[in-house]
Amino acid sequence: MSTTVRAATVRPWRLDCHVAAGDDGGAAAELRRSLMAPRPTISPRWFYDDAGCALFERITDLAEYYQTRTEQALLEARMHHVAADVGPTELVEIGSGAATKTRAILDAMSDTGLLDRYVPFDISPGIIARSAAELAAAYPGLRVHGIAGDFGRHLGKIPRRPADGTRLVAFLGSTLGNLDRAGRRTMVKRLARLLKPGDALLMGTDLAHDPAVLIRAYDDEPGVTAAFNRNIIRHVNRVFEGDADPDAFAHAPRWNARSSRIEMHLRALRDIDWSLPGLDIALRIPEGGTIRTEISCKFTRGEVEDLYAQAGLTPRSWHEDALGRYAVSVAVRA
Ligand code: SAH
Ligand code: AVI
Repeated sequence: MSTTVRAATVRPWRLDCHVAAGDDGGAAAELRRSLMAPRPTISPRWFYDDAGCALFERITDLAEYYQTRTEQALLEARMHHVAADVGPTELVEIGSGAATKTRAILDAMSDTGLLDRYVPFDISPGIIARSAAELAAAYPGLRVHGIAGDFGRHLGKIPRRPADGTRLVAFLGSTLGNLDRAGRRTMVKRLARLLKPGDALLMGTDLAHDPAVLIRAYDDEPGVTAAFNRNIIRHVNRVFEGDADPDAFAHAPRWNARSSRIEMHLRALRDIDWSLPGLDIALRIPEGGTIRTEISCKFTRGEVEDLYAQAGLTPRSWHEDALGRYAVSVAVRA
Protein backbone atom coordinates (compact mmCIF):
# COMPACT_ATOMS: atom_id res chain seq x y z
CA MET A 1 0.00 0.00 0.00
CA SER A 2 1.33 3.47 -0.80
CA THR A 3 -0.01 6.81 0.45
CA THR A 4 0.90 10.23 -0.89
CA VAL A 5 -0.16 13.29 1.10
CA ARG A 6 -0.15 16.72 -0.50
CA ALA A 7 -0.24 20.05 1.30
CA ALA A 8 0.17 23.57 -0.02
CA THR A 9 3.36 24.64 1.75
CA VAL A 10 5.38 21.45 2.07
CA ARG A 11 6.59 18.82 -0.38
CA PRO A 12 4.39 15.71 -0.44
CA TRP A 13 5.65 12.84 1.67
CA ARG A 14 5.13 9.20 0.89
CA LEU A 15 4.65 6.06 2.97
CA ASP A 16 5.03 2.49 1.65
CA CYS A 17 3.51 -0.04 4.04
CA HIS A 18 4.77 -3.65 4.14
CA VAL A 19 3.13 -4.59 7.44
CA ALA A 20 -0.58 -5.33 7.77
CA ALA A 21 -2.39 -5.40 11.14
CA GLY A 22 0.93 -5.96 12.89
CA ASP A 23 1.74 -9.04 10.78
CA ASP A 24 3.74 -9.47 7.59
CA GLY A 25 3.44 -13.18 6.82
CA GLY A 26 6.50 -14.53 8.61
CA ALA A 27 5.89 -12.68 11.88
CA ALA A 28 2.97 -14.83 13.07
CA ALA A 29 4.85 -18.09 12.49
CA GLU A 30 7.86 -16.73 14.34
CA LEU A 31 5.70 -15.62 17.29
CA ARG A 32 3.96 -19.02 17.47
CA ARG A 33 7.37 -20.76 17.58
CA SER A 34 8.81 -18.43 20.20
CA LEU A 35 5.76 -18.73 22.50
CA MET A 36 5.73 -22.53 22.28
CA ALA A 37 9.48 -22.82 23.07
CA PRO A 38 10.48 -24.36 26.43
CA ARG A 39 11.52 -20.83 27.53
CA PRO A 40 8.87 -18.61 25.89
CA THR A 41 9.87 -15.30 24.37
CA ILE A 42 8.10 -12.55 22.40
CA SER A 43 10.08 -10.43 19.92
CA PRO A 44 10.36 -6.78 21.04
CA ARG A 45 8.84 -5.76 17.69
CA TRP A 46 5.46 -6.52 19.37
CA PHE A 47 5.99 -3.65 21.86
CA TYR A 48 5.39 -1.08 19.16
CA ASP A 49 1.70 -0.66 18.42
CA ASP A 50 0.45 2.94 18.74
CA ALA A 51 0.11 2.62 22.53
CA GLY A 52 3.58 1.04 22.80
CA CYS A 53 5.14 3.82 20.70
CA ALA A 54 3.52 6.41 22.99
CA LEU A 55 4.80 4.56 26.09
CA PHE A 56 8.31 4.42 24.59
CA GLU A 57 8.17 8.18 24.06
CA ARG A 58 7.31 8.58 27.77
CA ILE A 59 10.28 6.32 28.64
CA THR A 60 12.61 8.64 26.73
CA ASP A 61 11.58 11.49 29.07
CA LEU A 62 12.20 9.55 32.30
CA ALA A 63 14.96 10.71 34.64
CA GLU A 64 16.16 7.09 34.89
CA TYR A 65 16.37 6.52 31.11
CA TYR A 66 19.59 8.46 30.43
CA GLN A 67 20.08 6.88 26.99
CA THR A 68 17.89 9.22 24.90
CA ARG A 69 19.07 12.54 26.33
CA THR A 70 22.71 11.37 26.22
CA GLU A 71 22.43 10.36 22.57
CA GLN A 72 20.60 13.60 21.75
CA ALA A 73 23.41 15.64 23.36
CA LEU A 74 26.08 13.68 21.46
CA LEU A 75 24.28 14.21 18.15
CA GLU A 76 23.84 17.92 18.81
CA ALA A 77 27.52 18.29 19.71
CA ARG A 78 29.04 16.13 16.96
CA MET A 79 26.76 15.90 13.93
CA HIS A 80 28.15 19.00 12.25
CA HIS A 81 31.57 17.38 12.25
CA VAL A 82 30.13 14.10 10.92
CA ALA A 83 28.05 15.82 8.21
CA ALA A 84 31.03 17.86 7.05
CA ASP A 85 33.18 14.71 7.00
CA VAL A 86 30.73 12.42 5.14
CA GLY A 87 28.74 14.97 3.07
CA PRO A 88 25.46 13.02 3.01
CA THR A 89 22.60 14.01 0.71
CA GLU A 90 20.15 11.48 2.14
CA LEU A 91 19.43 10.01 5.55
CA VAL A 92 17.96 6.51 5.87
CA GLU A 93 16.92 5.90 9.49
CA ILE A 94 16.16 2.38 10.70
CA GLY A 95 13.76 2.11 13.69
CA SER A 96 13.16 5.86 13.38
CA GLY A 97 10.27 6.00 15.89
CA ALA A 98 9.21 9.56 16.76
CA ALA A 99 12.35 10.84 14.94
CA THR A 100 12.99 13.49 17.58
CA LYS A 101 16.79 13.10 17.58
CA THR A 102 16.69 13.01 13.79
CA ARG A 103 16.42 16.79 13.74
CA ALA A 104 19.99 17.13 15.03
CA ILE A 105 21.15 15.06 12.02
CA LEU A 106 18.93 16.85 9.49
CA ASP A 107 20.01 20.26 10.84
CA ALA A 108 23.67 19.37 10.32
CA MET A 109 22.96 17.98 6.83
CA SER A 110 20.91 21.05 5.98
CA ASP A 111 23.78 23.33 7.01
CA THR A 112 26.06 21.66 4.43
CA GLY A 113 23.46 22.60 1.79
CA LEU A 114 23.30 18.97 0.58
CA LEU A 115 20.15 17.67 2.34
CA ASP A 116 17.75 16.14 -0.20
CA ARG A 117 15.87 13.10 1.12
CA TYR A 118 14.88 11.43 4.40
CA VAL A 119 13.81 7.77 4.48
CA PRO A 120 12.37 6.75 7.87
CA PHE A 121 11.91 2.97 8.31
CA ASP A 122 9.89 1.55 11.21
CA ILE A 123 7.55 -1.31 12.10
CA SER A 124 4.87 1.24 13.08
CA PRO A 125 3.13 2.96 10.13
CA GLY A 126 1.42 5.40 12.53
CA ILE A 127 4.63 6.79 13.93
CA ILE A 128 6.18 7.16 10.48
CA ALA A 129 3.11 9.02 9.21
CA ARG A 130 3.37 11.44 12.13
CA SER A 131 7.11 12.04 11.93
CA ALA A 132 7.08 12.25 8.11
CA ALA A 133 4.43 14.98 8.19
CA GLU A 134 6.25 16.88 10.95
CA LEU A 135 9.66 16.72 9.28
CA ALA A 136 8.36 17.54 5.79
CA ALA A 137 6.81 20.67 7.32
CA ALA A 138 9.93 21.56 9.31
CA TYR A 139 12.40 21.16 6.40
CA PRO A 140 10.89 22.75 3.28
CA GLY A 141 12.22 21.08 0.15
CA LEU A 142 13.04 17.82 1.95
CA ARG A 143 11.72 14.71 0.16
CA VAL A 144 10.37 12.24 2.74
CA HIS A 145 9.78 8.61 1.74
CA GLY A 146 8.74 6.43 4.68
CA ILE A 147 8.86 2.64 4.75
CA ALA A 148 6.76 0.68 7.26
CA GLY A 149 8.39 -2.72 7.53
CA ASP A 150 10.30 -5.18 9.69
CA PHE A 151 14.03 -4.52 9.61
CA GLY A 152 14.55 -8.29 9.75
CA ARG A 153 12.64 -8.77 6.48
CA HIS A 154 12.05 -5.59 4.53
CA LEU A 155 15.30 -3.62 4.23
CA GLY A 156 15.19 -4.53 0.52
CA LYS A 157 12.15 -2.24 0.17
CA ILE A 158 14.25 0.87 0.86
CA PRO A 159 14.27 3.04 -2.28
CA ARG A 160 17.36 3.02 -4.47
CA ARG A 161 20.16 5.23 -3.43
CA PRO A 162 20.52 8.31 -5.68
CA ALA A 163 23.37 7.63 -8.15
CA ASP A 164 25.01 11.01 -7.62
CA GLY A 165 24.42 11.39 -3.88
CA THR A 166 25.88 10.17 -0.61
CA ARG A 167 23.88 8.09 1.84
CA LEU A 168 24.00 8.12 5.63
CA VAL A 169 22.22 5.19 7.30
CA ALA A 170 21.38 5.77 10.99
CA PHE A 171 20.51 3.08 13.52
CA LEU A 172 20.01 4.94 16.78
CA GLY A 173 18.64 4.40 20.26
CA SER A 174 20.81 1.28 20.78
CA THR A 175 18.11 -0.76 19.04
CA LEU A 176 21.03 -2.93 17.86
CA GLY A 177 21.21 -4.15 21.48
CA ASN A 178 17.75 -5.70 21.19
CA LEU A 179 19.22 -8.34 18.86
CA ASP A 180 21.21 -11.40 19.92
CA ARG A 181 24.86 -11.88 18.92
CA ALA A 182 24.08 -13.53 15.55
CA GLY A 183 21.24 -11.08 14.88
CA ARG A 184 23.54 -8.11 15.49
CA ARG A 185 26.16 -9.43 13.08
CA THR A 186 23.54 -10.08 10.39
CA MET A 187 21.91 -6.69 10.96
CA VAL A 188 25.13 -4.66 10.59
CA LYS A 189 25.99 -6.66 7.43
CA ARG A 190 22.52 -5.90 6.02
CA LEU A 191 22.93 -2.22 6.86
CA ALA A 192 26.35 -2.24 5.18
CA ARG A 193 24.71 -3.59 2.02
CA LEU A 194 22.70 -0.36 1.79
CA LEU A 195 25.96 1.56 1.39
CA LYS A 196 28.20 2.28 -1.61
CA PRO A 197 31.80 3.51 -1.32
CA GLY A 198 31.82 6.93 0.40
CA ASP A 199 28.53 6.27 2.25
CA ALA A 200 28.43 5.89 6.04
CA LEU A 201 26.66 4.12 8.89
CA LEU A 202 25.88 6.01 12.13
CA MET A 203 24.99 3.91 15.17
CA GLY A 204 24.02 4.75 18.74
CA THR A 205 25.01 2.11 21.29
CA ASP A 206 24.49 1.90 25.03
CA LEU A 207 27.76 0.99 26.77
CA ALA A 208 28.44 -1.56 29.52
CA HIS A 209 28.77 0.27 32.85
CA ASP A 210 27.31 0.34 36.38
CA PRO A 211 24.59 -2.38 36.57
CA ALA A 212 22.68 -0.38 39.23
CA VAL A 213 22.29 2.57 36.83
CA LEU A 214 21.35 0.19 34.01
CA ILE A 215 18.72 -1.68 36.03
CA ARG A 216 17.13 1.63 37.16
CA ALA A 217 16.78 2.66 33.51
CA TYR A 218 14.53 -0.40 32.98
CA ASP A 219 12.72 -0.28 36.35
CA ASP A 220 11.68 3.34 36.73
CA GLU A 221 9.89 4.68 39.77
CA PRO A 222 6.66 5.82 37.99
CA GLY A 223 6.26 2.37 36.36
CA VAL A 224 6.27 3.51 32.71
CA THR A 225 8.61 0.70 31.59
CA ALA A 226 6.39 -1.79 33.44
CA ALA A 227 3.37 -0.49 31.48
CA PHE A 228 5.39 -0.67 28.23
CA ASN A 229 6.34 -4.28 29.01
CA ARG A 230 2.75 -5.35 29.82
CA ASN A 231 1.44 -3.61 26.69
CA ILE A 232 3.10 -6.35 24.62
CA ILE A 233 0.42 -8.75 25.92
CA ARG A 234 -2.34 -6.31 24.97
CA HIS A 235 -0.91 -5.93 21.45
CA VAL A 236 -0.53 -9.69 20.87
CA ASN A 237 -4.06 -10.24 22.28
CA ARG A 238 -5.50 -7.69 19.84
CA VAL A 239 -3.78 -9.02 16.73
CA PHE A 240 -4.31 -12.74 17.51
CA GLU A 241 -7.64 -12.58 19.44
CA GLY A 242 -5.96 -13.54 22.73
CA ASP A 243 -7.44 -13.42 26.20
CA ALA A 244 -4.54 -13.02 28.68
CA ASP A 245 -4.89 -10.34 31.35
CA PRO A 246 -1.81 -8.06 31.12
CA ASP A 247 -2.19 -7.26 34.83
CA ALA A 248 -1.69 -10.93 35.67
CA PHE A 249 2.01 -10.38 34.83
CA ALA A 250 4.68 -8.58 36.87
CA HIS A 251 7.38 -6.52 35.13
CA ALA A 252 10.67 -8.31 35.86
CA PRO A 253 13.86 -6.69 34.55
CA ARG A 254 17.24 -8.41 35.26
CA TRP A 255 20.92 -7.69 34.66
CA ASN A 256 22.62 -10.66 32.99
CA ALA A 257 26.31 -9.99 33.69
CA ARG A 258 27.60 -12.93 31.67
CA SER A 259 25.95 -11.64 28.48
CA SER A 260 26.30 -7.95 29.44
CA ARG A 261 22.62 -7.29 28.92
CA ILE A 262 19.43 -6.18 30.59
CA GLU A 263 16.63 -8.66 30.07
CA MET A 264 12.98 -7.76 30.45
CA HIS A 265 10.64 -10.56 31.47
CA LEU A 266 6.96 -10.80 32.36
CA ARG A 267 6.40 -13.07 35.39
CA ALA A 268 3.02 -14.75 35.88
CA LEU A 269 1.44 -13.71 39.20
CA ARG A 270 -0.86 -16.76 39.01
CA ASP A 271 -1.40 -19.70 36.65
CA ILE A 272 -2.34 -18.18 33.28
CA ASP A 273 -4.10 -19.98 30.43
CA TRP A 274 -3.57 -17.94 27.28
CA SER A 275 -5.64 -18.80 24.26
CA LEU A 276 -4.52 -17.24 20.96
CA PRO A 277 -6.94 -18.45 18.23
CA GLY A 278 -5.25 -16.21 15.65
CA LEU A 279 -2.06 -18.20 16.13
CA ASP A 280 -3.90 -21.50 16.60
CA ILE A 281 -2.29 -22.08 20.01
CA ALA A 282 -3.17 -22.14 23.71
CA LEU A 283 -0.47 -22.02 26.35
CA ARG A 284 -0.29 -22.35 30.12
CA ILE A 285 2.14 -20.19 32.03
CA PRO A 286 2.36 -21.45 35.61
CA GLU A 287 2.57 -19.00 38.52
CA GLY A 288 6.17 -17.72 38.65
CA GLY A 289 6.79 -18.72 35.00
CA THR A 290 8.23 -16.03 32.73
CA ILE A 291 8.10 -14.78 29.16
CA ARG A 292 11.21 -12.90 28.02
CA THR A 293 10.18 -9.85 26.01
CA GLU A 294 13.48 -8.07 25.40
CA ILE A 295 17.24 -8.27 25.63
CA SER A 296 19.08 -4.96 25.67
CA CYS A 297 22.81 -5.62 25.22
CA LYS A 298 25.41 -3.18 26.50
CA PHE A 299 28.55 -2.81 24.42
CA THR A 300 32.25 -2.04 24.50
CA ARG A 301 33.93 0.03 21.81
CA GLY A 302 35.81 -3.11 20.68
CA GLU A 303 32.55 -5.02 20.14
CA VAL A 304 31.01 -2.24 18.06
CA GLU A 305 34.15 -1.85 15.95
CA ASP A 306 34.35 -5.64 15.42
CA LEU A 307 30.78 -5.55 14.09
CA TYR A 308 31.77 -2.82 11.62
CA ALA A 309 34.86 -4.77 10.53
CA GLN A 310 32.87 -8.02 10.05
CA ALA A 311 30.52 -6.07 7.76
CA GLY A 312 33.42 -4.71 5.68
CA LEU A 313 33.14 -1.19 7.14
CA THR A 314 35.93 1.02 8.46
CA PRO A 315 35.38 2.76 11.82
CA ARG A 316 35.67 6.51 11.23
CA SER A 317 34.77 8.29 14.46
CA TRP A 318 33.69 7.46 18.01
CA HIS A 319 31.82 9.94 20.24
CA GLU A 320 31.24 8.97 23.85
CA ASP A 321 29.71 10.93 26.76
CA ALA A 322 31.90 11.97 29.70
CA LEU A 323 30.44 9.26 31.96
CA GLY A 324 31.23 6.50 29.44
CA ARG A 325 27.58 5.39 29.31
CA TYR A 326 26.69 5.84 25.65
CA ALA A 327 28.40 6.20 22.28
CA VAL A 328 27.55 7.40 18.81
CA SER A 329 29.91 6.08 16.16
CA VAL A 330 30.42 6.36 12.43
CA ALA A 331 31.83 3.78 10.00
CA VAL A 332 32.33 4.16 6.26
CA ARG A 333 32.37 1.88 3.26
CA ALA A 334 35.81 2.48 1.81
N1 SAH B 1 15.21 5.54 17.09
C1 SAH B 1 14.27 5.99 18.11
C2 SAH B 1 13.30 4.87 18.52
C3 SAH B 1 13.95 3.72 19.25
S1 SAH B 1 12.70 2.59 19.84
C4 SAH B 1 15.03 6.48 19.30
O1 SAH B 1 16.25 6.32 19.32
O2 SAH B 1 14.42 7.03 20.22
C5 SAH B 1 12.86 1.30 18.66
C6 SAH B 1 12.16 1.66 17.36
O3 SAH B 1 12.38 0.58 16.45
C7 SAH B 1 10.65 1.79 17.54
O4 SAH B 1 10.20 2.94 16.88
C8 SAH B 1 10.08 0.51 16.92
O5 SAH B 1 8.82 0.70 16.36
C9 SAH B 1 11.14 0.15 15.91
N2 SAH B 1 11.27 -1.30 15.70
C10 SAH B 1 11.35 -2.27 16.65
N3 SAH B 1 11.46 -3.48 16.06
C11 SAH B 1 11.44 -3.27 14.72
C12 SAH B 1 11.54 -4.13 13.60
N4 SAH B 1 11.65 -5.44 13.73
N5 SAH B 1 11.51 -3.56 12.37
C13 SAH B 1 11.38 -2.19 12.21
N6 SAH B 1 11.28 -1.35 13.25
C14 SAH B 1 11.32 -1.87 14.49
C1 AVI C 1 14.55 0.58 21.68
N1 AVI C 1 15.36 -0.10 22.66
C2 AVI C 1 16.80 0.05 22.36
C3 AVI C 1 15.05 0.25 24.06
C4 AVI C 1 16.09 -0.38 25.02
O1 AVI C 1 16.57 0.36 25.87
O2 AVI C 1 16.43 -1.55 24.87
C5 AVI C 1 13.66 -0.23 24.41
C6 AVI C 1 13.35 -0.13 25.86
N2 AVI C 1 12.97 -1.13 26.62
C7 AVI C 1 12.76 -0.71 27.83
N3 AVI C 1 13.04 0.55 27.90
C8 AVI C 1 13.38 0.97 26.67
